Amino acid sequence: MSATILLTGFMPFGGERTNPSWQVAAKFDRATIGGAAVRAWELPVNLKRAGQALAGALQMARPEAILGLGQAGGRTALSIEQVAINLVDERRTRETGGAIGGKPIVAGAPDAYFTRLPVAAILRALARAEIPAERSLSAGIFICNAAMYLALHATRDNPAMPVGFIHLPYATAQAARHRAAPSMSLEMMAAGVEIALKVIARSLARPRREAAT
Ligand code: PCA
Repeated sequence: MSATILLTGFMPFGGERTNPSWQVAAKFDRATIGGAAVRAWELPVNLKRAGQALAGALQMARPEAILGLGQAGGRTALSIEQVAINLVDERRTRETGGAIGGKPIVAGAPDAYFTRLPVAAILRALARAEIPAERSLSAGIFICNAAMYLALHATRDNPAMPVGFIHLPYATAQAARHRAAPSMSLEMMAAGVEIALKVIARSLARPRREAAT
């Protein structure tokens, strides 16, 4: 049986009508990429409900790898998140004048988890395809960071399992409402995510000792 990669995206939030993370993830539902079966799952932009949906997805899909996608309007490139921190503030900081609150996502759990994706290999493959990509050192403290944290926490006993998160820029269709913000076409984002899925699938076929680099 082929390995399963769980690919999550989010519902629209913050006044947007679409969220490219789900638009991209949905394209790959039930696709076979690099020999792995992809299952796409849409998560709500709410801590409790996203946690429940993720737990349900893990139980249903029983994946060998997890790639989360989310929107981070304003980013210039596909942002492969390096770290998820155990802190969440469900009020968006823009709406609270930048005041940062925050409470632990999981009380008593580790402060942070590093990604378990083969980041260097993904970045090399994206560079070859000329798709703008970067390693990001903060996934924020909103629901995307929480989804990444919860996925890494739920799979903490399986340190070789590739688990991580990529933030996407605004899609070009959204950019009309954010004139000064950078954007990327859905097609390019999807091509980049497909490359990341291929690299992850390859790492499942030939597991390496240092899974994440
Ligand atoms: N982006 C938000 C939450 C959902 C999404 O797509 C974030 O970066 O936390």
